[in-house]
Amino acid sequence: MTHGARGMRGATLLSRARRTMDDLAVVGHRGSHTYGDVVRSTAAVARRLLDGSADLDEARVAVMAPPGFRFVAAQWGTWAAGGVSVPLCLTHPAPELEYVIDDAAVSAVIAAAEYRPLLGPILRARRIPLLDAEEVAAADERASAPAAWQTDRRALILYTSGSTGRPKGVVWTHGNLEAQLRALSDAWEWRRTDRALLVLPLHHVHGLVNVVTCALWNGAACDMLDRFDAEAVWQKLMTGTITVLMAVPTIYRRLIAAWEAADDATRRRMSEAASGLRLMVSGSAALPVPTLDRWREISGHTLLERYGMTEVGMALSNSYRGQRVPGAVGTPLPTVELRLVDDDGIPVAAGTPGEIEVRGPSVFKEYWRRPDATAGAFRDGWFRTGDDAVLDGHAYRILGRRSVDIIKTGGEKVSALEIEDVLRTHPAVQDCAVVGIPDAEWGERVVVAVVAASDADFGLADLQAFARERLAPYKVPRGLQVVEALPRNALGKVVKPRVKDLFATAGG
Ligand code: MCA
Ligand code: AMP
Repeated sequence: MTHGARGMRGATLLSRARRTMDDLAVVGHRGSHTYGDVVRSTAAVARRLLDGSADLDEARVAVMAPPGFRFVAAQWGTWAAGGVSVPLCLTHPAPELEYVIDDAAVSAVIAAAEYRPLLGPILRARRIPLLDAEEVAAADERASAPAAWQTDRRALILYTSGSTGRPKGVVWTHGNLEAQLRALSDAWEWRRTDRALLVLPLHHVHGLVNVVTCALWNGAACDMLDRFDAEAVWQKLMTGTITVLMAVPTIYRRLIAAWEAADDATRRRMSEAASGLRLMVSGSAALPVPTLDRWREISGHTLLERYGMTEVGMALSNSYRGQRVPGAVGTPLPTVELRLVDDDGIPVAAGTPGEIEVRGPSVFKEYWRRPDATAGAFRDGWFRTGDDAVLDGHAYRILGRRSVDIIKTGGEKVSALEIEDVLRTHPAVQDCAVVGIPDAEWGERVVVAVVAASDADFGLADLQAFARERLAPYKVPRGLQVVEALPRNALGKVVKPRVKDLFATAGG
C-alpha cells in the first residue's frame, strides 16, 4: 500500500480486475457477469457521473439496488469518478432514507427501478438527480475509467447507530478499504478459485466488504441473493459451486431450522454440500455455542467466529488453519493493534476484563461532518469500541456492550434512544423506555415499556404500525408493557435493567 498525500495510489480494485477480465465476477438472479463486464460498466457509470468534469471531488453518490451487478457497477463507478459511495438500506421507509440523504448531502442517487416510487418524491423535493441503475451501467466501449483511487480519499459512508442521537456516517477512505481487504485476504486465504455466496445486505461492512469486495479484490466470483432466504441458500449450497459463506448467527439458526425441517434424504444431501465449502464465517453478534455445535453436527464445519465493528472493520478473528475456540473471537488480525483498558484508559492485565480499543490502518477516518463525535470516540489515538472483552488463554472473549442503549438484533445495531424519540411522538405515549431482551433467534429483541397518556387506548399493533412508517423494520418493537411509571433511580434516570426485568417476569 502506498502512503502519503492525496495523489498517491495503491493497487486498485479496478487494476486488479483487469487481470482477470474473462473470469466470472458477479452472479445474480439477473444473470452472470465477468470482470470485463464490471470494468466496462464501471467506466460507463463514472463517465455518466462525471458528465464532462474531471473528478467528483468526493461528492456523495448513494446507491439503492438489490445485491448484484448493478450495485457493484454503481459503487465502482462512483469510486472511479472520485465520489464517495453511500449504500442505502433497502428496507428503510422514507423518513430514514431522507435522513441519510440529507445527512450525507448526496448529489445523486443511482437506484434500481423498483425504488423509484419511494425515492422519486424525496429526490424531487431536494432537486437531486435519480439515475437508473440499469441504464447507467450499460457498458460503454468508448469510456475508460479514470480510477480515482487514492489512499487518503474518502470512499465510503456507512450509517451506524450509536448511544447518542441519530445514526452517524462512518467514513472509510480507500486506504481503510485496502487495508481491510489485504488483512482478510491473508487471514482467510481468499483465492481466485473461490465462489462466495452473499446472503447479507450491502449497506454494512459484513456483506459489502467481507464478502463482495473481498471476493472481487481476489478475482473470485460472488454469487448474490437478493435477500436472505434459507431455502434459497440451501439450494445454492447444493449446487456444489460455493466455497465461502459468511453470515450472522440468526441466519445460521435459520439454516439449521430449514435442515431440521427437511426429510432424511434431503438432509444428507444438504450436509454433504455444506461440508464441501472451504470457509464459513459468523460475526456481527455473539455466536451462541449451541448454534456453533449444531452447525458442526450438520455441516462438519466449526464456524470461524470473528469480531468487528463498522468503525474499525474486522479486529479479532479465530484462526483459519489453527484452533477455533467456541465462544471466543480469536486474536487481532495482522495489522490491527488492540488492547483492553480500564475506565481510566489504562491497559488491564491479561485475564482482567476491559474495554476494547483499536488502532491501525483499517480504523475509519471520521464520523461524517461530526468532528466532536469523532474526537470523543478516540482516546490517545485509540478508537474506543464500547465493547468489553477478556483475554482468556490465547483467545479474546467478548463480554458485551458497555451501553444498555445499544441493541443488536439479527446482526443489526439499533439505538434504544432513537426508537424512544420516535415513539414519544405517538399521541398515546407519555413516556417510554426501549430495551433489548435476550432472544434465541434474534440475539436480542427490541421491546418497549410505555407510560400511556391519560385515556389512551392502544396496543402493540398500533405502536408497530406507527413505528414502521418512521423507522427501519428491525427497529420496530416486538413487545410492549404498559406501566404506571418507569423504574427510575434517585436522580430520576430510568433504570434500564429493571425495565428488562419487567419483560422477564411478564414473558416478553
Ligand atoms: C428483519 N426483521 C428484523 C430483523 N430483520 N427484526 C429484528 N431484527 C432484525 N435484524 C423483521 C422483519 O422486518 C419482519 O418484521 C420480521 O422481522 C421477520 O422478517 P423476516 O423476513 O423473517 O426477516 P428477514 O428479512 O429474513 O431478515 C432477517 C435477517 C436480516 C436475514 C437475519 O435481519 C439480516 O440480513 N441481518 C443481517 C444484518 C447485517 O448484515 N449486519 C451486519 C452489521 P414484520 O414481521 O413486522 O414485517 S454489523 C457489521 O457489519 C460489523 C462490521 C460486523 O462485525 O459484521
Ligand atoms: P456494527 O456497529 O453494526 O458494525 O456492529 C458492531 C458491533 O457488533 C460490535 O461493537 C459488537 O458489539 C458486535 N459484534 C460484532 N461481532 C461480534 C462477535 N463476534 N461477538 C459479539 N459481538 C459482536
